[in-house]
Amino acid sequence: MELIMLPGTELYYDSHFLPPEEATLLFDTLMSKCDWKRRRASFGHAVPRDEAYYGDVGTDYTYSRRDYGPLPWIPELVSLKARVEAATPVAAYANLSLPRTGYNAVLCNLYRNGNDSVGLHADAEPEMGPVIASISLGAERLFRFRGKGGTVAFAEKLPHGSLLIMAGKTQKHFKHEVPKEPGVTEPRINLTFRRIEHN
Ligand SMILES: O=C(O)CCC(=O)C(=O)O
Repeated sequence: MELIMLPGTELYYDSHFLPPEEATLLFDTLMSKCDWKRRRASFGHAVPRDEAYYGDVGTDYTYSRRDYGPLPWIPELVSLKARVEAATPVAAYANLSLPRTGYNAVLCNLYRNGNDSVGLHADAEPEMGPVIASISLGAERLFRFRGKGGTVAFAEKLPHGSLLIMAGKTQKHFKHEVPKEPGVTEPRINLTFRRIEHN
């Protein structure tokens, strides 16, 4: 796991977290097994990606006025969660003086092609823990962080099987996005493992 040096963030990155054959098998399984849904955003238009949310009981949350209620875990996501937890550096929690709790939910995003995207946002809802682990499968798509002024601070094509962990104050200082890339014709799946706690 490599530490990406970007002031104001704490980012850990492994571009080869899953071997390519395993990543392909997982991609194919999730493509057919996940309960993909295209939701409606606040003004009625469709969100430009499909989503499926899995998690423990009680990990409901609301984002951008959309309610996310967890589906029961499927075995492939349970075992991947355990591996992602094992790979998450102890420092990601220790630096925040938090216990090493791990993740209790995963948001799966399916970008069918380069017309699908996720707009600039931070995953900073009060109930969301500050350590978020993101697995990318399928087509390489650009992932960008922008600082307060909107300038791009980090841009990386996240490869098939890669793991990016966002920790520290990353969500406070930066927003992130996966912009549209009309030239991309192949699908991509992204899995963000999170921790949701309602106090
Ligand atoms: O697809 C990605 O790499 C990012 C997904 C994301 O930002 C999210 O689920 O909040």
